Amino acid sequence: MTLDMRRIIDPDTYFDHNLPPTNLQWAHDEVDKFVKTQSPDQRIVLVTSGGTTVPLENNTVRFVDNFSAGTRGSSSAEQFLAMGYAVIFLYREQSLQPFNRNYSHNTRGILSYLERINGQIRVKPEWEEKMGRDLDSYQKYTQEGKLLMVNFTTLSDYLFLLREVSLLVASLGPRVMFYLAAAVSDFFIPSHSMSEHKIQSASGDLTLHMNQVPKFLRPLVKNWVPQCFIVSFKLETDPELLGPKARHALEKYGHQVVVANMLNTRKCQVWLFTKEEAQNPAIIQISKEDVDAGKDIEQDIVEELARRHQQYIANAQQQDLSA
Ligand code: 9Z3
Repeated sequence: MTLDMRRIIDPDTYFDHNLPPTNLQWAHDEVDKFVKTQSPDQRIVLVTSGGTTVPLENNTVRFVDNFSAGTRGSSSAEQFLAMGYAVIFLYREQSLQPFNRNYSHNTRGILSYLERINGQIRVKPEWEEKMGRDLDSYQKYTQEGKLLMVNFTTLSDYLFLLREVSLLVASLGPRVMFYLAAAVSDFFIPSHSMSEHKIQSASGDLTLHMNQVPKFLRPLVKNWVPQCFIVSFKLETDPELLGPKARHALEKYGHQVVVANMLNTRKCQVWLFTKEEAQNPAIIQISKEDVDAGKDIEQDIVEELARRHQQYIANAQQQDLSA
């Protein structure tokens, strides 16, 4: 497989040349309703979570995917809810979901939590307390209208939905946080360049030409939601690149925070880069023992970001008063 990255596609024209997801109108209506039912000072966060697929054929049989399970996003969504946020959870279908995440995608299937006693199916006693807590939280937040889940699969679905949600929440300004933890593909094949039908193996080896995905953080920060508090994530595997790439993203897009993490240590350590702390980022870390004991680093990440978000809202209010 060879990658050709020469042709850069403009983010503004991307949407004219690629097909929207089938749930776009549904998502528009649900997000609109969700936002309108929140009180005027309710803090809202859009959490993006999981990986994106990049189809190789329009009638898709094959696609390129990535490793992301959605742990960061789903765990963070739980923490944001606990801190009083209303959460729009934009997640990759079949990736981890808040509260449900403990009973899916692990080595134990849902049936291993259950037993049948005198004909009745029930949760095994050793799981009752934890499952009860997760069930109560899940029902409480969904019934109170504090958690809305919107799903995507492909890169294109994700981009359309991200823009749609952005435009719907833009007018709420500083009290909205964007927490962009989804692992978004850097390369894709535009639909007009894709094979219509299943690529045939009879033609021998496969060479793919993939275009660079337009940098959507630019229009997001500059045009779609210029007043919101935006947190992007930077993932690397080479430690030499992480700091420079995080600083570069901050300079290029001018948003509030870049959370930088390494693939292999992402559950124990992240760095928060801001304009003021570009050379000396704050470190959030927990020990391997804490992770093994079930602590999530997202608790500390979200607490710190919520604190900074509060400050951002206060500063914006101050500026409004003095204007
Ligand atoms: C992240 O860095 C997330 O923390 C992880 C979480 C994807 C590592 P898991 O889902 O993993 O818990 O398994 N997201 C990276 C987001 C991303 O793709 N950022 C782009 C980049 O690094 C820029 S927006 O270039």
